Amino acid sequence: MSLLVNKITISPEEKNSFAENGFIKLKKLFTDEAIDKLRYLTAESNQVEKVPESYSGDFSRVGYDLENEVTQKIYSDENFKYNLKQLIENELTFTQGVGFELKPNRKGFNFHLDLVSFNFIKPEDLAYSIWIPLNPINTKEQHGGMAYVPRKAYPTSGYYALRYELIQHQDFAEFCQTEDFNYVDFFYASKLENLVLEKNKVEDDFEVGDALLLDKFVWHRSVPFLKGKLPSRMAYTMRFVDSQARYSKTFLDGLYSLIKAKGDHTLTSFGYKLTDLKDGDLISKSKFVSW
Ligand SMILES: O=C(O)CCC(=O)C(=O)O
Ligand SMILES: [Fe+2]
Repeated sequence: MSLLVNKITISPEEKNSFAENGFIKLKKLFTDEAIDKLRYLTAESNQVEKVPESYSGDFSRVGYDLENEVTQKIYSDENFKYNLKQLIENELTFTQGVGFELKPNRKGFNFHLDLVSFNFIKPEDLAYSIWIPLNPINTKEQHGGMAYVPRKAYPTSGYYALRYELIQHQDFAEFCQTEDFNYVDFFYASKLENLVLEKNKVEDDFEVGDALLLDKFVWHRSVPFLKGKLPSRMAYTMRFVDSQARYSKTFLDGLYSLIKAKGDHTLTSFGYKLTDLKDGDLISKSKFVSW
């Protein structure tokens, strides 16, 4: 019997809802032991420094590439695989763990897609995040959870495609140096998009052990954490790419030069570890990924 992941049954309605909306709350996915260990991992992480807001948001702490044997035990757990298989046909390849901490009055990330986390696969290829709150989330009290938008309210397939085209466009580098570029929302939703996203957002309560699965096409944001009895809200996110997702060094290099051109520091992307791949190769074929 697994000590970390519960075996859960996902109803036909939930499956349809995930297929349509791109997100699903999975109740009691993790045991208390798993949450305790992830909480410890996140609490011990070092805050990343000197990185642009697209990485760090308004958090008290963000730790990238945060993983240990607990993470590894979770993604290789039979129950974990069984649960996800009910929702996603292909196998998943784990890429990265990220820890987030909000202290009261911090607002986290504005509406975004996880472009920075999935910057090394082709724009149309699939990837997923499992967001695991490490404290209860109460939408009537302190909030601090996440807000997410059903895919059909604002389909996003063009978001990645547009950016993929732009980073390869001969005039884009020059445009980035102009005043106009300061008004472009490259990593976050624009003010107009925010109007629609705010209107259609969903925000749920979470008990400790519940998690949210979302695909890379779902807009989401942190919900500011209000003052209250909890001193901090932590969450741990596991990122996965679909076994059919293909490598794109073109996308990776393009997005990196954009961040560097703005004078910001970058974190080494997971994508740069996949040195045995060339554009178009399956990520799952790399010897540097884990299952
Ligand atoms: O924990 C948060 O508030 C943000 C998490 C997030 O955006 C993510 O996991 O992709
Ligand atoms: Fe995110």
